[in-house]
Amino acid sequence: MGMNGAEILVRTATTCGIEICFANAGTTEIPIVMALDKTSGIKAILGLFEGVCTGAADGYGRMTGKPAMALLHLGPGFANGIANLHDARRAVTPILNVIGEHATWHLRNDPPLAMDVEALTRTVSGWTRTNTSIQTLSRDVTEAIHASGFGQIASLIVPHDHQLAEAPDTATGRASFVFDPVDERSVEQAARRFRSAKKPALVLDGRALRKPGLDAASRIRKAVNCDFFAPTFFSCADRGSGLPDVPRIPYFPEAAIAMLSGYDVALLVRAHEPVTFFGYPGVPGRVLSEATEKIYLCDTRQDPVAVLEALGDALGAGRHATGPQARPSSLVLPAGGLTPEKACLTLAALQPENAIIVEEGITSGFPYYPLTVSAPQHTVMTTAGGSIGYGMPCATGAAIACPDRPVINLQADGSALYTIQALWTQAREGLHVITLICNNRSYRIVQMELARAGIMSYGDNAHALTDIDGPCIDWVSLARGFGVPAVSVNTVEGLTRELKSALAEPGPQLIDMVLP
Ligand SMILES: Cc1ncc(C[n+]2csc(CCOP(=O)(O)OP(=O)(O)O)c2C)c(N)n1
Ligand SMILES: [Mg+2]
Repeated sequence: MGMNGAEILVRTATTCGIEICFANAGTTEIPIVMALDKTSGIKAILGLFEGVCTGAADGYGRMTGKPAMALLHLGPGFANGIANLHDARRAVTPILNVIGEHATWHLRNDPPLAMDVEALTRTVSGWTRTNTSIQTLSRDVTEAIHASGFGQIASLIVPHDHQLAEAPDTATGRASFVFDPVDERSVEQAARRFRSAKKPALVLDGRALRKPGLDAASRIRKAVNCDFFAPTFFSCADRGSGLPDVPRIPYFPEAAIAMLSGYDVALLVRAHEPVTFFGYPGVPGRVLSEATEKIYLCDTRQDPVAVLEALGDALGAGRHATGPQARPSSLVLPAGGLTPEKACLTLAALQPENAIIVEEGITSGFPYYPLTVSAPQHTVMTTAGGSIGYGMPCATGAAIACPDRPVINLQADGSALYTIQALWTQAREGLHVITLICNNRSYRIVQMELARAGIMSYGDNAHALTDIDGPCIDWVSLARGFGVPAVSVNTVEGLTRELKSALAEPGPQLIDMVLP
């Protein structure tokens, strides 16, 4: 039986394992919308801004390791989604973007929405293609999904007339990918160097920070007494009681440089060399000193867990992970007026086993990570690319990916307002996402950076660009307006009560934490 291009696209995506489509479609994607109705297997979820769709695809991909589809409208729609795709690219998240394009015969008329979509996709995608005919559509979809499997963004642009064209059923694609084998020789060399190091460091990112990677890293630490580190903005880590502590490299350069000083060998598994977030005059941009030998193991097509296991074998480490691991926590709840420290301590003390924490607390989130070393086992994500506004969409996607796990989004106020519409998707889908707003009524980090630059008193413009308190944002009304129940708290006791109750209830909830 014949079918149109859009049906071929959707059928192929389904056979290749796509289950979720975060979408904001327009006229040029209507055949795909219709095909999603005609074909079972893919659930479509509306995001009210493309940054919500792409950020949700990021959260979904980080949690499942497989791509969701983001369906976006032409160049402007894709452009709206780019900032969160930037974070996804840095987080090595698999994503399949499908972007509608004007009919090929209409493009030459330069209609209002026409734009160089390919140029936009290239800035964030490891794989980009504009489909040239219905005959190659199934192959294009299959190749895109295959390419995304290695942790890349794959963007397929599909002209409207190709979606509408009819062809015999060619939806036969099946994307499977296998990692490249571990390079035994470089692992042997690294093992020799690591064993002879006086003070070795192991910097982990990507899947190396998930439980199987941490177990393998623990074997290595048993054989060689090395210290572990995670990048300041790692993608996704398993953490807590029973897992080794992997300290996060601090944001400000002086603290980061101090933490990583004195190591003669740093082995980086799936991690880039740590660099400071910005270039500050007179401060080195590279966190590790010149004297530290850097060894990179695991390219983008290799499996970091397999690399770590091979390294453990080469070091003669025992099969089972032991060594220093965090013990169950005995955090004591603070009391009284909320501060960032007390809010983070309360969260760390109350977060349940198996929670997913999407951390975009910016300055209010600084104290959080170190407090969770002994919390019940959980998964924690950070922005990865430093582009703010990833938190609420990412929490939404994580909740779609893991409906049985509570998601807690520790969310700075300024950053929340980039993609606040994600609350509506959380309400519509009934997702168990608890948003903790760090309401400090400012872009505090920018104020801290001003102070670093020696600027202690601001003029009107500096105030205008860093304060968000006039008018004060009414978080409870905003959340309710999007269909999410909300409360405001300003004490530890209030936060404790509301967080416990939100954890016990299904569905989304927002807690406005009023901070100094
Ligand atoms: C897309 C994007 N726009 C702007 C910035 C610059 N920026 C970084 S943090 C920040 C403000 C953060 O304020 P908030 O989220 O309230 O956190 P706080 O600093 O108050 O803790 C801005 C504007 C950025 N990193 N990414
Ligand atoms: Mg703020």
